[in-house]
Amino acid sequence: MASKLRKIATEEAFSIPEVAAALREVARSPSQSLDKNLVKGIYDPLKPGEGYDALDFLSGLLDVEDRRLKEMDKLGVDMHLLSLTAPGVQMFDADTATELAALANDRLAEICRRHPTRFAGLATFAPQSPKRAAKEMERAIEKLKLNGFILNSHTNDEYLDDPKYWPALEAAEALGACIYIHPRAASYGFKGPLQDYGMDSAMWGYGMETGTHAVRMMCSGLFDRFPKLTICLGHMGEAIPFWLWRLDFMNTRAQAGGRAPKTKLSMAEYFQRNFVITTSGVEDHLALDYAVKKLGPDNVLWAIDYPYQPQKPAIEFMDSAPLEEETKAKLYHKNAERIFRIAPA
Ligand code: 1DF
Ligand code: MN
Repeated sequence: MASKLRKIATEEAFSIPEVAAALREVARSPSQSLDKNLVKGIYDPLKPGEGYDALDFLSGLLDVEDRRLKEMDKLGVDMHLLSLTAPGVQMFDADTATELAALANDRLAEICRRHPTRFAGLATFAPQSPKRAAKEMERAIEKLKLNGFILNSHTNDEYLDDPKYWPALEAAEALGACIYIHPRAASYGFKGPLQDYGMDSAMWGYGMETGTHAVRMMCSGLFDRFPKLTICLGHMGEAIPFWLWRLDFMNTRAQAGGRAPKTKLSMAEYFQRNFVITTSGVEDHLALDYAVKKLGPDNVLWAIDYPYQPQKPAIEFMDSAPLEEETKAKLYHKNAERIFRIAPA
């Protein structure tokens, strides 16, 4: 039976023509990044209408207020929490990235202002220039009234445990705004065995890359410096909930052996204190049950991953989940309202 609960989907992608054009340039550049498979396929397809292009992701990304909204109406999806699609601005030079991030945030804020009950938004920033990023983050929350931030894993093969990025983390913590760490393809040093069989993609490589990013952050001791920082991970937590026991056991050993910094809390405690996860692209009731039990019903949020995942099955997955009604309400909207400061209906 279809649920009447308010439904806020929290990993919903969009783009703007200017970013799409800049990604077409990346597709034609000599870059060896593993992201080029996807970027070429979507923004510069060899054979229009075939391969990646057959799925017509680009038109789904560029359309927000027309076909998407009509489908949301038809299916009873109340709200998309929008974010600029991966790899966002993270493959551009620092100046281009900074400019395009501000432009994308302006456009996103306009959409949200036109449809305040249907769209909310995660702001983009350019980690290539951490100080300018921190300024844009402040503007995005205080002036544009956006709801948090999106980051697509590594930037030029570096991760957020690198102190150069801390101005962005400081800004997010001070603003009380969550950073959604979304996948992109694995960094240069991590790509070797992911290059065959399509494994660079959301099938496997995305989760490996993004889960590794989060584990680096936890092991680095970064959450002792930023105890109030909240990170959101998609794809049922990029497998980390399943790994928590082992992460704790082996990190204790690594700390004792001097291979990892001493931390105030255990890895599982950081994950439970500083992270929330979403269900994007993992429509598996057993995995959901495990995540809710392991992390608690306040720390799991519903997501679709439109247009990369279809909306209808994501709703059917949640509607049919064997969860108590109150838990379902938390996953469908209450947790999103709290974490992303979305006004209750
Ligand atoms: C894909 C999947 C592309 C996800 C995405 O953004 C993305 C895909 C470029 O299947 O090509 O966000 N995802 O989150 O699983
Ligand atoms: Mn996604």
